[in-house]
Amino acid sequence: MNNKRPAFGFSTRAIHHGYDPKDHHGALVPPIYLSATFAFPTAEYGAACFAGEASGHFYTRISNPTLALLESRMAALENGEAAVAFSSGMGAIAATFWTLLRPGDEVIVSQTLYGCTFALLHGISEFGIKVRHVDLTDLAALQAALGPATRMIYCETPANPTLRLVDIAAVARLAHQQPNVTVVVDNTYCTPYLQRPLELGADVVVHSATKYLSGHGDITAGIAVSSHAIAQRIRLQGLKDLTGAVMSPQDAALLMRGLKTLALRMDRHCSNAQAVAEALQAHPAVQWVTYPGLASFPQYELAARQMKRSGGMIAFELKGGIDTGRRFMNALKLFTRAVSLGDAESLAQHPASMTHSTYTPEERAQHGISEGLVRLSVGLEDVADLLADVQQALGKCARAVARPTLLAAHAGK
Ligand code: 4LM
Repeated sequence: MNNKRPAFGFSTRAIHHGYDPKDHHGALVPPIYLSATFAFPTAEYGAACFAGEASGHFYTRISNPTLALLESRMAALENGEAAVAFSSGMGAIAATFWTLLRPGDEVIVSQTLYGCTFALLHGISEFGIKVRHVDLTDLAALQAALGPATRMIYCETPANPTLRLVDIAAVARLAHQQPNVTVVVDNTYCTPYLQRPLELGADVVVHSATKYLSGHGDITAGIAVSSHAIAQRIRLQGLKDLTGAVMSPQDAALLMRGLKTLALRMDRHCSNAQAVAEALQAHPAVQWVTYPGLASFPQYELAARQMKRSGGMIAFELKGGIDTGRRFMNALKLFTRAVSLGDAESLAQHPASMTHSTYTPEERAQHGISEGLVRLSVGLEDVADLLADVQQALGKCARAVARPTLLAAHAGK
């Protein structure tokens, strides 16, 4: 974590950090440096760049002025020292794993993770890295799993799609009793506006910036934020040599545009999601609903302590399981049936057959992802329209659930 207190508030940093128009011909919006390579004034300077003795930009896979501005802004928002930009969230996660883990190392991961992160863990285990899935809400289980070979603890909080939380401060305290353990938190669901893991003791934050950070569903992007030393390793190994998953400068510009409204958007996502979650909870067709802003949320106190607000994601299941869930999704008129999250548009999807189909049904059962779970990413539309859409779709499910019961009752007469 960066121990210097930021001079400006969150939105001011999201809009201004690291940029002064007077250094760029007065351009209010930072220019996009569309150049793959950069001229060396002398051959000696070029050699110094490659030797790490000069700090200029020399090739965009390693650094670029537009990417550097985005990276310094993301570091300022997460309260880290440095950041590295990637072409996708999976690029950021893969580069972090490949940089910080070696054959023989162990990584402890939380129970539920985004489907492709789960698949990546299968992939790295084929290269001699041991992956241990541990319920990180159980600190005794974490203590028991930590061993001399442990090099990393990795979690999502809230987890995709179950919304289960991990107490970042408690996990980091335990992890750091041992040298050489890096705590990595995927902060995609919250963004630094709602939760800042580095301030709670984590060492690295990763993001799918495809989601809330960019916020408009028009790019795929990823970010890793950490200390200078870790970021430099991730840049020079994970990004430069091991994945090559560099973000394009145009995407960095779109991402910086998104960041300017991050706080406004997150507040609206949170308010809309709270209203939708309450409506779901009150409806007789709903079996259960999970949302950190509901008093019924099992980790309500931790959510209130660790997150500024409750986020825009909801998980729920209808009576009748996924058959009714599919009827609900097909009846939606304003919510779009699509994966991804954090866009202006409200989205609905079925993790077991979509984002988490990388798990086998047995693995989903072990990792707490029920087959009937429907996931909503609540967008920025007018809340009354969202509620009307959810209610009309639920109405169709309630009738469908009620019908067999009525028929059975008539049949009995
Ligand atoms: C989705 N998610 O859930 P890229 N970390 C988290 C994520 O949710 C995702 C990634 C990383 C979804 C994508 C289809 C918590 C992605 C991976 O997609 O590589 O930017 O991020 O719907």
